[in-house]
Amino acid sequence: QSNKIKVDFDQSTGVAVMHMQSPPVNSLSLDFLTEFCISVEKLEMDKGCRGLIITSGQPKVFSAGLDILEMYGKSPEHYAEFWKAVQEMWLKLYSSNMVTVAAINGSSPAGGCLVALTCDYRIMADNPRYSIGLNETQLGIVAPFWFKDTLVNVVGHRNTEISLQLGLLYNPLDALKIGLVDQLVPEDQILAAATQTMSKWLAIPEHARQLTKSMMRLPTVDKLRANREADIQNFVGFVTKESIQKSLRMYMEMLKQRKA
Ligand code: CO8
Repeated sequence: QSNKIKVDFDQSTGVAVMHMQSPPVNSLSLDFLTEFCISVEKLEMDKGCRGLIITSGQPKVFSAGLDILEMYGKSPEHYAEFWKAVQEMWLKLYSSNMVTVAAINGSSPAGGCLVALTCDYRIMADNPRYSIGLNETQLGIVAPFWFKDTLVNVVGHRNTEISLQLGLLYNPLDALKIGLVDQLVPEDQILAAATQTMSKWLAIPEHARQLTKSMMRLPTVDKLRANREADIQNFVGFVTKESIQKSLRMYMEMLKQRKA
């Protein structure tokens, strides 16, 4: 049993709720990603599990995205292993046969937004202090092609072009406007709303829905599957550049200072 992920599985409904609980901000470290993947895989293989709700057990934050500490001051081998785990998480979630619903009960930048984007449906708490988006360019880094593809598949090409170049983080209302999230609810109703959506999706004949999901997503999934090694090398080459190491270090310092 992992400790960064808590899974509540209700056998009677076939729905699992996955609570991310890696303090303080559910950043996606190598350890976290490994546990995350094992949890998803277990549920995926369990015939009784048909739906997965992903939410945060931490206050105010869904997930702060990739753990920046995994991306600087480490060896190329470490970066490669880390990136492989990020790919693995995306592949598992984006190609899941389960119905997946993100219950976004806090801010969800970058990799956190990616997790939400892999789901079939996104419900966000209507708190204007929360934000969501792929803000990579603001850190001086570039969202990989499959982050981009995932966003295009959700909000279309034009919204993606603006969103990615400016590294925009949207408040819930603006996120709803461009279709980055599907529904806003008061925070205390988010799990109830996710459960309600889940029953609607689970009422559709399973096989037809799964094949349709796969038809929609397979080309995007196959593109990464066919290019995994090159994508890893690309990440390692990029992240080991002195200029990128500097940007990430400065960003991390900025995060710490902002707090003080
Ligand atoms: N990684 C590591 N540590 C983090 C991260 C992170 N992503 N985010 C926050 N932390 C740390 C903070 O430094 C702070 O540490 P400490 O307590 O030691 O000072 C602690 O977590 C708490 O953070 P905050 O005080 O900022 O908490 P708040 O509740 O005020 O804010 C936020 C929460 C909104 C999540 C805020 O922390 C934030 O904006 N974080 C940065 C999020 C971000 O920009 N993530 C981008 C990561 S990059 C990514 O996911 C995709 C990269 C794609 C790769 C591209 C190829 C190179």
